[in-house]
Amino acid sequence: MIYTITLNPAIDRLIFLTEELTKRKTNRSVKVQYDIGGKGTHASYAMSQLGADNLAVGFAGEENFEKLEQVLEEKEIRHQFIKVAGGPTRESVILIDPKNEGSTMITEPGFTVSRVHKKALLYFVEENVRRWDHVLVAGSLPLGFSLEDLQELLKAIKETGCFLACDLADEALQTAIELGADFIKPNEFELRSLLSENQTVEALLEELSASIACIVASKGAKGSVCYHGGQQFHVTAPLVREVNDTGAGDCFVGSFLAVFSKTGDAAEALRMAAGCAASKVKYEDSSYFDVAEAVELAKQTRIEKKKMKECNESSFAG
Ligand code: TA6
Repeated sequence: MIYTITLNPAIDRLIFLTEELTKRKTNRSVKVQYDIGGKGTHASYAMSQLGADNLAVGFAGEENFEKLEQVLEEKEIRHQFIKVAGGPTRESVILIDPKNEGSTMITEPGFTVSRVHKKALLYFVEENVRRWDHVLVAGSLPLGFSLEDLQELLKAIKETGCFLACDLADEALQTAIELGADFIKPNEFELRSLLSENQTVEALLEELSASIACIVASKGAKGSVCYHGGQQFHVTAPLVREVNDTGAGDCFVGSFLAVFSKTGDAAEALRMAAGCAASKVKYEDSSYFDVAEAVELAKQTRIEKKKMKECNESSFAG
């Protein structure tokens, strides 16, 4: 079983603009759509699409729980969220312009969790997660959930002996690294924030790969690189016509774990993840991808394997 933990889920409100967003002007939209939001729920959608048994858990605002539940059911995501009274699940407003040159996202803070809710989540982990399971903790932290709370949660998950994947940012990512996550997926900005003086990104990733079983680092337009098992896997997905890039990274993580949890084969998992993410950006909402299309795109994905010691050239921009 794969458990995705989304501490701060969202309902994505996708607004399709008639033209590029312009300040001091009435910007008009042609339509509004809703989709699930929050990185862990997106990963659950990808896992379900690929037939990987999973359960989406975390916190959810009681105030608009019916709306969140409606979107989760539409996406056929099995879920068991801990309801938080007194506040709504936040909305992420995503502005998409017709030229499809990337989306603009504005997200709300959402509900505030209390000690009771945190204990309920710890209890869920202790009662359900087993050493043969995989757990993904993904997305931002809600109000009331501190880095110390994250440490307590990640320690409780590690104590089960399961495979712990973290798609977290900033200090939360640092916490996951310190606590020995088995998988992280830092983007270029997050990597640069972790560099020590005069350290290259490659040197940092090699250093991290000594204690983290699987690292997938985005190289932006150059694709991504995975450090696993003493090897580097340089992934180049096929170029596709982008409609909406929102959720592509979450789709990648969910698809990767769906395959990796079954086979343990990083190259196979990377290939499928790249195919799914490439399909995802071709569609308007923030989660959908076409499985058959993703399989074809996976076949067109290039993966170059290198032993750690062979790699000294910089493959990161800048
Ligand atoms: O990555 C896409 C997405 O999950 C959107 O659906 C939006 O909800 C946002 O990211 C949430 O990100 P956050 O880091 O705030 O959890």
